Amino acid sequence: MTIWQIAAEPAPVAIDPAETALIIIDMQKDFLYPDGYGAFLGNDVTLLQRTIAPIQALLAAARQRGMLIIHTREGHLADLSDCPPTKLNRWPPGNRIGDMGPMGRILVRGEEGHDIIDELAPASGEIVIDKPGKNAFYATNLEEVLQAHHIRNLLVTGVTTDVCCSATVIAANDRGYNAIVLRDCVASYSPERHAAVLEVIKAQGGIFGWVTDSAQVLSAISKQPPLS
Ligand code: TIU
Repeated sequence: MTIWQIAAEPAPVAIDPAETALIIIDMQKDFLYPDGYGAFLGNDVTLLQRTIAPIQALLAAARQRGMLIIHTREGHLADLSDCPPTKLNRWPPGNRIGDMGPMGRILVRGEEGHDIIDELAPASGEIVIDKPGKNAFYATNLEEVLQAHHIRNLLVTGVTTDVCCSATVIAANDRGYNAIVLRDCVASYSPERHAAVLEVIKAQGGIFGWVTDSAQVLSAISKQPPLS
């Protein structure tokens, strides 16, 4: 059996690639492009764009190896029936989910802004999970997908570190998955919150998981023969 040895914090982690999936969280136009939801909330979306190139490299390697690849998208039904009023009403009218923005209705499924950025467009056959919450396990079939593919380990990438990535890592940990977060492949609208969340994940001997980077994972991948 092939085992990847990955240098990570707080300790190296050994994982079976056959039980490992790459999850790319919410790399959507609404979060990364200048006309989307993130920008509407007053954020500098350029802070997230440094993740695109390393995720592209990782995605190419994962595709070549035949790894399970899961893309997620945060968004809601057109009638917003799956958006709790607490989430909908937290910001003033004009900046709300469902309001019209330059890329269509903000965070609504089927709108341009809801789609994954062109640079990381899913290939045919790759799993795309539409999620109404921040945590990718909430109200989705993510756990069924992972179980069906015998996945135990998640290589976590995407945005934002402190919101959807953090919520998903914490939920994954409670469900018995190893979350391995790639620091150059996750980003926040706040570098301080990004750093704080990574500290929390790896604290206390890896209370929620591990933190590494794409170079370490690519190195582990390159040293191993392809999956049979
Ligand atoms: N606002 C923010 O930082 N993020 C989100 O609302 N969603 C995700 O992180 N995907």
